[in-house]
Amino acid sequence: MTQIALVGAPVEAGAGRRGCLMGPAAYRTAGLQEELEALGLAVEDHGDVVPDQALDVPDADPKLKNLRAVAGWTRALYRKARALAAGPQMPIYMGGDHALALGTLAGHAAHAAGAGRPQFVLWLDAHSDINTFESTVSGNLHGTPVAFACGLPGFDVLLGEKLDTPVSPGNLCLLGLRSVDPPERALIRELGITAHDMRAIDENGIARLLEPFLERCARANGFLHVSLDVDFIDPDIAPAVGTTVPGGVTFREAHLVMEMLHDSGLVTSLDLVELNPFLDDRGRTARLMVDLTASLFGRRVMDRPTRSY
Ligand code: 5AB
Ligand code: MN
Ligand code: MN
Ligand code: MN
Repeated sequence: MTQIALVGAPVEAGAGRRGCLMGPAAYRTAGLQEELEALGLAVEDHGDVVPDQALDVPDADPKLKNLRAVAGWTRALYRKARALAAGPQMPIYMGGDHALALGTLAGHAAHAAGAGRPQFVLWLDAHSDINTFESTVSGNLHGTPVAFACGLPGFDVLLGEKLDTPVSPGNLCLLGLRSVDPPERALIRELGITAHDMRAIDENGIARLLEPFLERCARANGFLHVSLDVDFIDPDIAPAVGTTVPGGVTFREAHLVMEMLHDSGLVTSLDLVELNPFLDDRGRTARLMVDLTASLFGRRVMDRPTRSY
């Protein structure tokens, strides 16, 4: 029986506006645990992670917002993720803003390296989140986790040491893009990261873009971390997010991605990030995120076989 660990990560220090702190509570209120249990899964709620103090990090940085607080979260989540990656439960990190992925990705990548298997990452987001400490204009650190995970220089202060097991850029797939800063675009090109914007989704269909990535992951016997940013979805149906960008994926496109992920049997960890319940409309975004998670864990209309690539 699949076992799930729910991990609350009420991080809001990485975002430009407050409210993501309430994310884990909203997922609990929306019944995430109960919906997963209804699918026959054994779910344990680990409660909320407590951030480190990170007193070695400067409290105020002229450019990077809440650097000490984000470093404290990164360190605590790194340890938690690394421990959970060893099994037997599959972790779902309930955010919290996307800065939480600084820790979760580092932890899962470290475990994968120890196991001698590649770490793959599917980044479902309107944004590419590949700003460095140099390139960020906003100073909001939720815009940086992809750069950190790839091992780009300048991030050592977060963990208090160098990240020595970066994710190979070739094992990343960014899907849903519609807001990419110019230095981010240059980095994506330079590193050769697979990146599909909304136009590519319109022209090809989302399934056809996702499939080759899942095939690569399966062939390489990779671990797959999925990072689902609420702003991946169109703000008309998912309004509870601080960084709305129009023209996001539809209800069905989002569910189809989750259904394909389930059928692939490849997903080993999941971030649910950027839900800002303060901006929600009677809980509809929280409920949509819970329903998408249920699709990823096998909720379906008709039976379908597990897909082997
Ligand atoms: B999110 C922006 N690129 O760096 C920046 O919501 C937006 O986790 C980052 O994807 C958005 O501030 C971060 C303009
Ligand atoms: Mn994001
Ligand atoms: Mn985003
Ligand atoms: Mn956001």
